[in-house]
Amino acid sequence: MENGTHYRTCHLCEAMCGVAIETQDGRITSIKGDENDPLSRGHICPKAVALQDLHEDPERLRQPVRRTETGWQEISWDEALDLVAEKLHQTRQEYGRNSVGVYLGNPNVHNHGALMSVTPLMRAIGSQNRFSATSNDQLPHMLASLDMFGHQILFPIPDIDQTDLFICIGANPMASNGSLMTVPDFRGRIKELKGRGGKMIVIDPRRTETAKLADEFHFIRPGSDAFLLMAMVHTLFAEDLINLGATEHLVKDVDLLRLAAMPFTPEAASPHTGMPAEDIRALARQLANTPKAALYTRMGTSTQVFGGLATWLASCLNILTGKLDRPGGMLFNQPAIDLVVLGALAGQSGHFGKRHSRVKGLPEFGGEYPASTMADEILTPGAGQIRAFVTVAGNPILSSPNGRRLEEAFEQLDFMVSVDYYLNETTRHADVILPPTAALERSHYDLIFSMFAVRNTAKYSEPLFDAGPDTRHDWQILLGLAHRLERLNKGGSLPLRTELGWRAFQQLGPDPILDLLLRSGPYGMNAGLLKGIAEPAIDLVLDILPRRHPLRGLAKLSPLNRHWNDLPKGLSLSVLKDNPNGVDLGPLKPTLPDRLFTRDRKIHLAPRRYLQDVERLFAHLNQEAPDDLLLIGRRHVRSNNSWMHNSQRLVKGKDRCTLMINPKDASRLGLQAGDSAEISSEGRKIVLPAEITEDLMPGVVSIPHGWGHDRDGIGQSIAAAHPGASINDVLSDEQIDPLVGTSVLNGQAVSVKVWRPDRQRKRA
Ligand SMILES: Nc1nc2c(c(=O)[nH]1)N[C@H]1C(S)=C(S)[C@@H](COP(=O)(O)OP(=O)(O)OC[C@H]3O[C@@H](n4cnc5c(=O)[nH]c(N)nc54)[C@H](O)[C@@H]3O)O[C@H]1N2
Ligand SMILES: Nc1nc2c(c(=O)[nH]1)N[C@H]1C(S)=C(S)[C@@H](COP(=O)(O)OP(=O)(O)OC[C@H]3O[C@@H](n4cnc5c(=O)[nH]c(N)nc54)[C@H](O)[C@@H]3O)O[C@H]1N2
Ligand code: SF4
Ligand SMILES: [Mo]
Repeated sequence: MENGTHYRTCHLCEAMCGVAIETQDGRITSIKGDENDPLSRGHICPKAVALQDLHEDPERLRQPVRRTETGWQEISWDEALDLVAEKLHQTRQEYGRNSVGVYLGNPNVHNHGALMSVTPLMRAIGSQNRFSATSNDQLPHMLASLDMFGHQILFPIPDIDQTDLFICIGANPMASNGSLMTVPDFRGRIKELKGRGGKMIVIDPRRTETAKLADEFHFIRPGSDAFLLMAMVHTLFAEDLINLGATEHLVKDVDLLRLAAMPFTPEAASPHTGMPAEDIRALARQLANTPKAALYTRMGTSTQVFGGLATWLASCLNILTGKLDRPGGMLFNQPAIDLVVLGALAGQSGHFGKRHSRVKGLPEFGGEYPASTMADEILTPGAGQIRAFVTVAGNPILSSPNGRRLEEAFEQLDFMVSVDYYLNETTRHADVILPPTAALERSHYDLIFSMFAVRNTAKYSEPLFDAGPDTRHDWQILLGLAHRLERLNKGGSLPLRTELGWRAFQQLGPDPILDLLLRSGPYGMNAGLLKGIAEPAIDLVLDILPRRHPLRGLAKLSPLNRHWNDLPKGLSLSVLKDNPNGVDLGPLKPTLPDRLFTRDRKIHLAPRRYLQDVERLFAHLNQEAPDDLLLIGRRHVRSNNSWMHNSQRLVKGKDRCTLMINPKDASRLGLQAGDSAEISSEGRKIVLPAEITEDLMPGVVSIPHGWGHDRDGIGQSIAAAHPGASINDVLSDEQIDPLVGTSVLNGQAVSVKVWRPDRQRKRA
């Protein structure tokens, strides 16, 4: 495999770009876009070439290390795994199962092996103190999907390739390449949209790279999107623009929503949003009057004070105007491995608020508590306090609000282990670091992002390089730990059958499971055959069961579901291996009502907890909007969360970790180009170069996240030479959207002033 061209999916962001990697004598000589990838059509971004930098980075850890008095010491895999299992087991024996905390980071979702083995590890650890990047990210989308469509990962995806109007709120796909909308080559796709006479509207507190491509752009005050979207809903009702289209017979509770929206006139929403009432009306009318239109919201509307409401309202608007389940609107896609259906079959379509966190009483979602309360759970004494901690592919010190407090918390732990190949701001607190193989040394199948893609495709990539003998993939590390913990749980040994099961899993790895899932999936080689046998039986079952019997629901959810009948068949792992550029499974298509997972198979437009939270929005309606300076985040195409700053190619050039500020605010504060600014809130502060730009709405400042590599003891010298500062050192972990539990990462109030090194030094 080491000479020639290797085709693969880039795993760095959600876009799933196909890359063609040339190698010679075991070294990468070039990385280009794969023209034959049916989804990305040759597109890549500048990060793709950093796949090589990651692979070759001499600072990437390759052996487990243990902290000692004299520094990090390499240890063998068996020694490391035994030690970690023993420590976690001990902690649990002494303080109970919830004394072990776990944080799962973003790269896990780009890694099918890790995804398949993390569940056994979680079960073996058995703690309720679980956290992940989800609550700093897409949690509001998951709750809205759960409540409205009955499944936490069933997301309506903008059918960008067929739409005529794309309304983009709180997302910057030109930098991010899309999120919950896998959309490689966003620029090309928008060009095509315009070529068809279509239009893009962007609504954002910053005139972003995406906004610069838009036909229409509106500034909006951070955190106020729920007002805008409610006023749009209000307008639709007031002007008789409701048209449910294809979902007419599926939608429940339209009247409840009408009542809820009544007070939110465009005039009332206008002072909060900073948008003229007429613009709000015009937006609602355009959405209603364009048959093929899609309204899309993401990070900016999700991780804010009304993120739950805003995300729900976006779906409501698409439904009220008949965009859901319509080509050119918002469609559920149909991936080759349908985790939506599989999750439902396993009884895992999602749950919320089944229990509450110990210290702040925050609701769990899908078994996880909000990341914002991690430090509380470590620092607050009492039964159930976290004493040992596991991070897997995460850097919460930089990615979760109030990183400095979390640092304090991690320092207090009895034991910490990180599964990660970098010594970074988080893993430097660990006692043991377990580094997995690099991405190019493992196979790849995008289980998650295939479910969010704007076109149905399937693609498998073989490992490009041999991992070498003394290495472990993520899945091997996670299973190795899980297996050891289960043994310890059972007093040292497992029953023979269980032991054999563990060994088989560790022997086979994730790919045979992948094969099975592909074969029995909607496009699977075996799906037709299975269906032939089983369909009559399913019909019988449905006939016999009482209407409300849970099994009846289950039978309907079966992977042998009828709406899979018309799909092309024949996929298996070997077919994918024969088609290394990927297999095209076609454009998005309507899938309702089959793809609904609510018990009554209806779309719930007005779930009760959302209506209750509307009261909170209403309480703000008549309050005057404060004139604080509000802080928002941003992404850059050359950066990827916190962990790609050790690539010289990506960090070179001008400083990207700056404070962006509007000239009006800058001059009011006496900030000039070239100045450094101190950004602070409640005693938390950072200093950054000021970048004065008209692109920021007055009253808003912006800082990218993922920087702050000036901490001691980081094993990433290039990142340390380009440290920036962490926005999460300023953001408060007290500010949480109470509806969902998401961190408020956008729209917190901050103070900004000129920072002068001389004066500070003199005073000191
Ligand atoms: N203020 C603010 N904060 C934010 C955001 C924001 O917009 N503003 N965005 C939020 C979002 S959307 C997200 S997703 C989170 C991300 O937050 P996290 O998931 O906590 O952090 P990442 O920066 O993605 O760090 C990933 C870690 O995984 C390691 N890693 C990379 N690949 C692998 C691998 O294959 N295996 C293993 N074991 N480790 C690997 C890296 O070395 C790094 O330590 O940040 C969130 N934080
Ligand atoms: N290059 C690059 N690509 C990435 C990542 C990366 O770090 N770098 N991270 C990946 C990850 S983990 C994710 S989750 C996705 C996220 O992908 P996106 O959702 O596209 O994320 P952002 O680029 O942060 O865009 C959020 C936008 O919201 C705006 N905003 C902030 N506050 C508000 C508000 O209150 N209202 C409105 N309307 N807008 C607001 C910001 O100005 C910004 O333009 O990107 C992924 N892709
Ligand atoms: S857009 Fe994302 S998936 Fe595509 S090449 Fe860049 S980092 Fe990789
Ligand atoms: Mo994310």
